[in-house]
Amino acid sequence: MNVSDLLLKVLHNHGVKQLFGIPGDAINDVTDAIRRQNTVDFVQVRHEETGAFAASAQAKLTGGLAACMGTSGPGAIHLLNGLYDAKMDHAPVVAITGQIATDYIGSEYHQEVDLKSLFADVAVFNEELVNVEQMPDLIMAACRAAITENGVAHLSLPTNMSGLKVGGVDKSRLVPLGCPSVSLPDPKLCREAAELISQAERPVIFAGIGCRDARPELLALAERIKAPIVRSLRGKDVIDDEHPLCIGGVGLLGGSPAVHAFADCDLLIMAGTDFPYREFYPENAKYIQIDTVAQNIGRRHRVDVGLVGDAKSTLARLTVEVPETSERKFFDHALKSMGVWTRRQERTRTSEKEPITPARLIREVSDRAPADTIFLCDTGTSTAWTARHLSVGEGQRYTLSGGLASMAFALPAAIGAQLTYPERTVIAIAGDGGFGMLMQDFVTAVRYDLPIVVIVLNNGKLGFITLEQEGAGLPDYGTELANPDFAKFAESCGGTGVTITKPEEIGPAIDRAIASSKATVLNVTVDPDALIMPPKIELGHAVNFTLAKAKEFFDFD
Ligand SMILES: Cc1ncc(C[n+]2csc(CCOP(=O)(O)OP(=O)(O)O)c2C)c(N)n1
Ligand SMILES: [Mg+2]
Repeated sequence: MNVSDLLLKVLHNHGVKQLFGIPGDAINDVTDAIRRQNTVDFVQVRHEETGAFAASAQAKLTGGLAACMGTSGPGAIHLLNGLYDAKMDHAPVVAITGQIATDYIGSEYHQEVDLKSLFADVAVFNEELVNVEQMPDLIMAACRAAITENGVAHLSLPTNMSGLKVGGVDKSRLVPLGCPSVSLPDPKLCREAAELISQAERPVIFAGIGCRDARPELLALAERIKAPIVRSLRGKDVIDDEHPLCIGGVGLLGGSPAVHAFADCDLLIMAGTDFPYREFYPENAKYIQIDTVAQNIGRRHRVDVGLVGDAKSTLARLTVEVPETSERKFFDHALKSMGVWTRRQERTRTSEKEPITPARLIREVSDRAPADTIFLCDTGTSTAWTARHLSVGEGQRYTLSGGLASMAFALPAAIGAQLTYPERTVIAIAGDGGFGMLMQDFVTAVRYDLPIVVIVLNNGKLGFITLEQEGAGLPDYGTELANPDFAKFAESCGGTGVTITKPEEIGPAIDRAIASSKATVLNVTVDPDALIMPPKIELGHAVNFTLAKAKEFFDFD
């Protein structure tokens, strides 16, 4: 067994199914080892960033380890953005990079990049192999660090090391250790939290992606204490507007029921969320915060009781500790206002306008997606439209580049998702700017027979930036896109490409794309002027917007 064989064995033992990357130069021994075994598949992408995003998406969806690789220098550098996505969304990813031979390190050798420095910020584990005997321990430590710290582990393999024999490795050293998955907070603090809950008259639960495995417990507590559930954006993957206890999201992309519930509540129970926008937190409420990471407690808002534990067991514990509430005035009011808000949204969701209203497009996707669909979303207005108009059902999944908010996530993430879940429907919802950034990897989906559906919201611009500029009173500048024909492009890759310009074409095209066994791009011409209305319009927004429009019209500063 050589270093590369050992690498694959350990990745396989940790459940890694694919290694995404581009071969060459310093990692040829790794690709050769992949060729000689059949446990970890090599997925050749057309840009290493795609590979890192695909691995990050897999890790976000499964909670398990995923992996990508890049060669020394440029290949490693290309991985970085996707790895930052994993870092910021706490996804366990191992990144393998090649490195120049150890004899030349420090000589400004061809493709020499100080990879340990480069990866220092992104990785929770960051090492370079300098002695073959280290390999079993190093790769085991890398996997363990990624999994236990939910982050990126980087291991760099110099080209003169990756083909060397590793002698006498006891197989038992290569087996992953089970990690405790249940952690319960201090019982005394649980009682204090229960006391706060029983005193509250207007409690709200704010659920984040940390509740991923705790949906039944979340619902049980909400029912028991009559608290409406507000979800974070990544929390759509836990509970969404389809559920009668959920009143949507907060923040700029949220809706007015959640914003009002936040304003009026007297207790906020934060469960597995690290929502960063301080200005949206309730001012006069008491706070309980549940998080597995102690460091997160109180970092967004001061809390009255911090519970360090996993959401599933902590919510279950609180449900047992608190008495059932019969008072439901606040609760019923919140649920009712959600009903009103939803009916109000229907107007844009059924719009017959041309160019197509994005809300109509997203709603048609939502209505037609099968019960097992996995949605992968880009950063841009697509984030806002899916936040508002895509309803993620109980058996469906939704993820995006949450913390990093990088463009171009949707397509690579769909590739990763479809490889992990070959039987499920996978729909990427992308911007034309975001799709254009890594669109070359649509051919990867075709090549590996992944029947993903990519919906491109083609507004001919970096629409979200226009809104940012105009929201700040600035004229729209530098946002127009000169797009190729995305449908023709998809066809030229061997996939299916369809351009949609009329609202009535959307539904049948989505149905056909979902039923197709080929990767499909639906290139949808959407209204470039569609406005994302904040849940509460303040005078400043309106003034800035009018000012920006006047500047654009009269061309003045
Ligand atoms: C890699 C990257 N570059 C720049 C940005 C800043 N940014 C955020 S949204 C956006 C525009 C996205 O345009 P598009 O994909 O066309 O989506 P739209 O907003 O038009 O729907 C930009 C440039 C970013 N988030 N990520
Ligand atoms: Mg766009």
